[in-house]
Amino acid sequence: MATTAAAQAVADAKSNSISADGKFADMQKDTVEVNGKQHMTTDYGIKISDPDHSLRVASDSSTGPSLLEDQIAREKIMRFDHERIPERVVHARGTGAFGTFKLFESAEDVTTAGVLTDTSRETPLFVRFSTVQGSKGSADTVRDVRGFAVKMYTAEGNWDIVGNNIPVFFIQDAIKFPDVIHSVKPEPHNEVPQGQSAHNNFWDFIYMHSETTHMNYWQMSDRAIPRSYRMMQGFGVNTYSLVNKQGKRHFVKFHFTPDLGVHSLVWDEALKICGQDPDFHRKDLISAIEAGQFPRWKFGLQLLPEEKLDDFEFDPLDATKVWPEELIPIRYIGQLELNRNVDEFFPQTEQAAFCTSHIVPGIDFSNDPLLQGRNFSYFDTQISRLGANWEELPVNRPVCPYMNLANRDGALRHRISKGTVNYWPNRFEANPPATPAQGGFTSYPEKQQGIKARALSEKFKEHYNQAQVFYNSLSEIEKMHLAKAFSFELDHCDDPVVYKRMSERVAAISLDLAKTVAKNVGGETPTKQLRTNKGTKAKGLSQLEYMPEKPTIATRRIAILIADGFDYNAYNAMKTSLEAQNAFVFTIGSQRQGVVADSGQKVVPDNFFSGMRSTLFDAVFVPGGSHVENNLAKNGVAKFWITESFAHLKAISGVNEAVPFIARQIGLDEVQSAKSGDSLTDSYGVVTGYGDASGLKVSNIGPQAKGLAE
Ligand code: HDD
Repeated sequence: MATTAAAQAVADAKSNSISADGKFADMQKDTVEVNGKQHMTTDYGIKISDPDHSLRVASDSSTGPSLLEDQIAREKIMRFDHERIPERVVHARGTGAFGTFKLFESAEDVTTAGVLTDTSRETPLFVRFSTVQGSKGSADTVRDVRGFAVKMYTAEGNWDIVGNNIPVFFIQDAIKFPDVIHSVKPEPHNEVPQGQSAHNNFWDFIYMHSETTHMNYWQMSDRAIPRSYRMMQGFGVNTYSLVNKQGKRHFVKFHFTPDLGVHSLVWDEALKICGQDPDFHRKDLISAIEAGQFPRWKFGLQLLPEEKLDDFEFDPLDATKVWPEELIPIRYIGQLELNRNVDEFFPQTEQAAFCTSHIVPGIDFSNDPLLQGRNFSYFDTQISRLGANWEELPVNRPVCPYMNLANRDGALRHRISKGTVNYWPNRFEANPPATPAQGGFTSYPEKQQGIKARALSEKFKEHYNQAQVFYNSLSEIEKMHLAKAFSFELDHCDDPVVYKRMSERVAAISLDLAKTVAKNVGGETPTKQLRTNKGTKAKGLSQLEYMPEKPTIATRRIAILIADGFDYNAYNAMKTSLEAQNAFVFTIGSQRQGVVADSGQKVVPDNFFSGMRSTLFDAVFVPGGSHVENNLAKNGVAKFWITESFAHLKAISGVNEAVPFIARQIGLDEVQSAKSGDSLTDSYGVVTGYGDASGLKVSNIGPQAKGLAE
């Protein structure tokens, strides 16, 4: 069959489409095994005989001066002195992993991009999750937006989707970015607070810019305290374009929806985990991948034919607005899977660099004013962080063949371009440009009209409708959490102008919410809603915490509390049952030297009671046995473990002697019990109990705790 030029381009792409392993193999080229047999050397290759002593004048009885000629000690100390590079000016705290993108359904009706049309491919990728406001060493579980940056090493070049876990953004025009980030980062006079939006400047900025309202409500919702990077959505946020073979353009928004569903911490948990385990999300991602429990997201497109751009009350190019799913449904066509941890954090995660301007043929930009500015910023910032040749670093390098004549030299250049010309055209016709039929990138020939002005189109001026729809879409518990979030944040503002004005502003969305917040933070209690409440709910927005089709306890962290005299059978039966479902089970004992069961078996716990906290687990199980009254019931940490789990809506299970102990800790006389053989699953999909032939009594209290949490 005569291949058309486009088909040829796809065939070419397929022929050089690099498998995920291909990318890793390429990256491994630069890897040295730390535990290998190779002797230690200096950076210039000589083997080191003694890395622990500087060269000096010395004798048995005296120690003289160290010698300047000691090139080994000098190199080691110099390298240490220059280890730090500038952290990211925003999104400094993050964690990355490698994986693959698999396309299930071709989108050739809307694009020519090989990564979105060739279902035979598996495209290697790298994802970095991040917070926004904190420094590189700040804690993971702060209240914050989460970055969701995807770098796809496609056969036609790298495609970066630099998104967040919230579908909108604070501002409409990129020129405001330095302001919004300055307002949320530590204040200039005292460098306080670290990684928190709860301070005067941020809320002053929010009040001054009503365009931030929609994003601000998402940020005050449970979405901003995710349970795990693996349990949060990813959104490209900005409007891009897709262009098909006929040159037809669709505007597009990109979506990543997690197989595990969307789950959040409760605020009291998030606060505590910041101190108990600042790396909670980072370890959660690494251990899930290590255990082979690869997190997956469905990849979807929202598509808007170009001619429908003006069909909405909002402007689809406005990044502070969502495209409601009921108006523009999401078409899921692929899957992103993370299946490989980095080998070394600095070269692969710290040096990873993303650009919103990195798109491949078949994809194009839009006039989204936020995207337009982002396209400048990312490319610019990498140079100050990593230098001009940052795209040569293994984690940033494309997997497809790449070279050009003009981009040469610059610090740390290490690619070698052999040849005598570095310009085009040249007498050898070396490295010619590619025609579109040969895969050359061309921009969509969009007609433009208008005058030069610092302005936005009329529809950008509406700032509240979608914030109200979002708020109306929340459940009662989610609204309660949001009210507590606003109250916590504004309570940390000590300038009355800030919290009084913000209390009033909240009445633009909900009078009830505004009254609660004003009372808590010291604002004037508003008496009227500042605008009509349209009362609409939106699909997709109403599920801040939504369950996937098949709830699972896989990778959920479940603690089993034991002390001397525990019922080994119950312990072992539950542990086996949970591990069979790929839950991560941790035995928490009275001491880690070992705990002896009633029947004599000795178990060495993973941790001892005071080494861990209930906040680091999703559920807790207490086996029966004499350990309950003889130890747990007398142990404040063990008792608080139950009380705190209950306050945090956790699933709590116990059998036999444990049941009255649990009931006492949470002040419930009656606990739900199961018949033998039952397997209880609460709404979180966590097995909260098991029955067996011995008729063990099982309590399932988790769901009843709903709504009592802080
Ligand atoms: Fe940004 C980093 C996401 C608006 C300028 N941004 C950065 C990262 C993410 C986002 C996930 C971390 C990438 C990584 O892991 O290395 N940013 C967003 C989203 C935005 C957004 C979803 C709104 C739709 N960003 C935004 C604007 C500007 C920037 C409007 C500038 C005009 N962003 C940057 C940056 C960063 C960055 C300063 C800092 C580190 C970096 O680029 O590599 O260029």
